Amino acid sequence: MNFHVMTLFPEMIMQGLSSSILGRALERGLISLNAVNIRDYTLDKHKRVDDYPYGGGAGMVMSVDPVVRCYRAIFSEITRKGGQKEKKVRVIYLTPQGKTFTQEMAKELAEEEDLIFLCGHYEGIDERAIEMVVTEQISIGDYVLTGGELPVMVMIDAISRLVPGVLNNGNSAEFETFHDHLLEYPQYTRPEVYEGREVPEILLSGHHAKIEEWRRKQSILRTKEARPDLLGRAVQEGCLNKREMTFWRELEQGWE
Ligand code: 9D3
Repeated sequence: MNFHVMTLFPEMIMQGLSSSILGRALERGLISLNAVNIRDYTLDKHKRVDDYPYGGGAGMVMSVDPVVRCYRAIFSEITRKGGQKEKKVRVIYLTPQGKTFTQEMAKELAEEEDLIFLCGHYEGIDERAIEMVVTEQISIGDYVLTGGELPVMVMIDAISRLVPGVLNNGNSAEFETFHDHLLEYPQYTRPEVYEGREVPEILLSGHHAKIEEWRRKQSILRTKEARPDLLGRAVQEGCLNKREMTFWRELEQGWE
């Protein structure tokens, strides 16, 4: 998987993704990261990449030409390497106006050979640049950040771990969204008692079926508490067995 990022802060991207699991994946050549400075593609003598908005209003708008020229340079490089002439490469614009990023999208994007990302700054990008180069617009959630750089790092992290070999454990369960749409159960390791807090007795019992049942109940409880939307989906899609459905109905009725 080759990631290309058009940004005014390429060093932020390179630094943010060079550690830990992704650092190793980069070293092993499982993924590559090409952060390109849009400013390198301006023809303006003062290296300006933004201008005042037509029609007035606050702030500055990123100019169309540096973005288009930057995109064309990256696209040429991809097609040069790949050999093919007719090649579709998805170009993702990170913007609060986009569709919210999901695990489903990460899975789908992980199938691509190359992905190009465009990070915005200022009050946005000239709409013609979006029309000319962008294939889809994505947000990472409903909160306001200062730019698209952290969102692109979030997306690259989520996509990279789905690339074969990046997670060393060949565990395909790792590839699933949330197991059965439920949040994970609590985990414990030694010591058995810490400042008076005991590990739940059931986990020390060796009764594997009972432990599994307890863990599933914990998952259901946590999901009800933090993500009732996910629990609704789990129930709707028949992810709970008969006993678990009974447990869920009891919870819904507010019993203990
Ligand atoms: C929608 C608000 N805009 C009105 C002028 C201003 C604006 C605020 C913040 C424009 C861009 C940004 C910077 N954020 C992103 O570029 C961004 C983002 C985000 O802020 N939250 C979640 N996902 C994303 S993806 C890109």
